[in-house]
Amino acid sequence: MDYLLESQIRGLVQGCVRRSDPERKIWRDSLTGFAQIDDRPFDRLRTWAGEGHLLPDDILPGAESVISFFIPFTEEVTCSNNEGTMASKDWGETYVRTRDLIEEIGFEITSILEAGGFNCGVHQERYDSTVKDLVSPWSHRHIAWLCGLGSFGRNNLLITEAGCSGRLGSLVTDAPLSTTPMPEAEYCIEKQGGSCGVCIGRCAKGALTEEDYDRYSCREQCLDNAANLKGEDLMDVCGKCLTKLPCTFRVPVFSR
Ligand code: B12
Ligand code: SF4
Ligand code: SF4
Repeated sequence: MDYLLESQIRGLVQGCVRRSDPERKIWRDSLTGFAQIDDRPFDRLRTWAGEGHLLPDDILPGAESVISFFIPFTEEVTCSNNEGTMASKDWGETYVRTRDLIEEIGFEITSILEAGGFNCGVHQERYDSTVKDLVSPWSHRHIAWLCGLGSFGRNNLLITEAGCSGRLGSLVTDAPLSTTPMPEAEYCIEKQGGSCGVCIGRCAKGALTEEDYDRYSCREQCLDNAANLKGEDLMDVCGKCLTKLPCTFRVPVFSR
């Protein structure tokens, strides 16, 4: 187990975030988790996330470990999306900037691991193939969960120690990294047996309901926002179901 390598990777992710946003206006401190493949049930990904889901070995033959990171948005960015039914411009722009930052972090991690004699593989999202059924063959949420970064919320999103407002990235390597412990309990209040559901009330489109989550309807709302925001990049976002919640910025407090 190479603890030095893990702290280097954590430092690198955080360094990229700070370099891209020295004034801390966009992103809070990043979280990074690791899983050695034999330590966690990666082979069950196809059961949980669908037959077509890739295994780490499909991305990098000989893969030993997976790295996942979460880049949380600041209160300023997140709260800009609190009011109304349409997404804020700040939210849309931050989503796009974070996508680029995640790509940059992937390159940087790859170069330090390659310098140490290891290989890395990153799943290249081909959005065209996702659009048809809106299901990716590489679920960052499942990967982050297996890397101990958090647990699933009623809103379908991964809730981390820094809440659910942010974006995830992940990559695969043949470096043997030590596995981050899983959270000791569920983070979502409802999943702990409490009563909450604030996220459901936030979805004016009705895509997230008591019964279900309709990704096609959610996608429609994201495209309406893209048409409304009209940027250089497609800002197909919404995110109402992850803002103004008890789990937006932190693990929600639940008392029985
Ligand atoms: C396609 C896509 C969309 C589509 C379809 C969404 C869908 N399929 O659910 C549309 C455009 C509608 C969409 C909407 C949104 N998206 Co989107 N989307 C993706 C993308 C590219 C693929 C998702 C996917 O198909 N995964 C494969 C399927 C099988 O797994 P899954 O979606 O991860 O979902 C599973 C879990 O929720 C899981 N689950 C729920 N509870 C539990 C409990 C347990 C124990 C387990 C094992 C699993 C589990 O079950 C689901 C099905 O199996 C990912 C990036 C990626 N590659 O992961 C981003 C991603 C999921 N999106 C993200 C976000 C933030 C959004 C939006 C808020 C839009 C926005 N940015 O403003 C909404 C949120 C909708 C919601 N409440 O889930 C983030 C989520 C971050 C987080 N904290 O979790 C991701 C990870 C992007 C990123 N890089 O960070 N998205
Ligand atoms: S708002 Fe409440 S029910 Fe929804 S994900 Fe957060 S803690 Fe869970
Ligand atoms: S992203 Fe918007 S439309 Fe989709 S489930 Fe969340 S609140 Fe509803």
